Amino acid sequence: MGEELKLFRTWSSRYALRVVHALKIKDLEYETIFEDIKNKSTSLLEYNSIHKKVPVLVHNGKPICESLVILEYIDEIWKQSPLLPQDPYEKAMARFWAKFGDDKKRSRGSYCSSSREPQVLRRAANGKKFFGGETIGYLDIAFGWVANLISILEEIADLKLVDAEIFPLLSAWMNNFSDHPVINECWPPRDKMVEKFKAMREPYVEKVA
Ligand SMILES: N[C@@H](CCC(=O)N[C@@H](CS)C(=O)NCC(=O)O)C(=O)O
Repeated sequence: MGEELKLFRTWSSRYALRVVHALKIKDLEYETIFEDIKNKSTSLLEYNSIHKKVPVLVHNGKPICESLVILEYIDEIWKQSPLLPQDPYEKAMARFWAKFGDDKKRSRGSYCSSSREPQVLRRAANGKKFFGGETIGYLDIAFGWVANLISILEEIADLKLVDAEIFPLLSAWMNNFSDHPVINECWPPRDKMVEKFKAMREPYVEKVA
């Protein structure tokens, strides 16, 4: 029997993007259902009745929610191009940093407002091409959206947020990840992202002016 794989996402969701990247790295075919967050489909509400959020991956009719949980599920079912390290300690560390990143995001409101996050990324990457070594893995995917968002914010603010001279390791990782051919083709449309973040910034700019 053929596999049925559906991804409920929005065009811009950073969490859904993790799943898009993982499916792409595993070279899996799937159907995409684009949701409107202001008018969620009944399928989404049923599949993720607890949080009512994207992403949801539906595998042969069974829904899996929460992006990091989905990444682990994908990695367990499809063994090609492994995402999580095999070593139990390394695996625990990857899960720790991914959770740390998501917890910070929730507690701070804005990821990039904290000067500690780049330090965290820098320590986790530790000079390797990717967090896990030579190939893209779970932690790269978990943090990957940061690479895209930072460059968009830099464009909007006309400001260098991650200077290669100050953050050489982080900057190298961001480039390695963003420019990877498999990852590169999955980013949300840049002009739409710029437009979205400019609109989000507008009320604050007006207040300051
Ligand atoms: N912890 C969740 C977060 C998912 C999430 O926040 N999704 C947002 C889009 S980026 C969403 O669906 N929001 C809809 C809502 O809050 O009603 C995950 O990792 O999947």
